[in-house]
Amino acid sequence: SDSERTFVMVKPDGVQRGLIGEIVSRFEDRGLKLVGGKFMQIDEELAHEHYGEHEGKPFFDGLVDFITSGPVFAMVWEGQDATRQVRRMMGETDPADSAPGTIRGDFGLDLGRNVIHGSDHADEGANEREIDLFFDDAELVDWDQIDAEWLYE
Ligand code: DAT
Ligand code: MG
Repeated sequence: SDSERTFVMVKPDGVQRGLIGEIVSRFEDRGLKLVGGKFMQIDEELAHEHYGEHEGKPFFDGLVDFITSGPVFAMVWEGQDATRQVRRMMGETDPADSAPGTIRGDFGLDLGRNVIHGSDHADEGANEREIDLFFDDAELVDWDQIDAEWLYE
């Protein structure tokens, strides 16, 4: 299928635990192309927009507190079927249900501290919406990956 961009973020627990490099490496090794990256702290307003679909749920306030509690590393990755492939590499929402070999299955234990966010591929357009929420167009870089001809038929 076609090349697309997806939004990915190392959450505050992943940053504090020193997992940025490990997580970036996994996507690089897979062959995905990094087109944007930003080390930042999410404020209350951005947290509410980003997690708007969960507003009113019992875990919402705790989720907002957590995601605003420290720096995150926000990224945009590009490649064939990138949104779905990133979600597969992340594992399930609950690390306890995530297979070893996935990011949440290797680095997480608890649902509320699951290390990474990635756009939901089942939610049509979530990738584009989240990229727009976190990045200006000028912060996304168009470049040619020299190994692309060996990654794609
Ligand atoms: P995902 O991050 O896999 O897309 P989601 O969009 O359903 O999962 O939920 C967003 C985050 O909210 C999730 O990463 C962890 C937290 N969360 C979800 N369901 C929860 C629950 N039942 N209790 C506590 N936290 C929850
Ligand atoms: Mg989600």
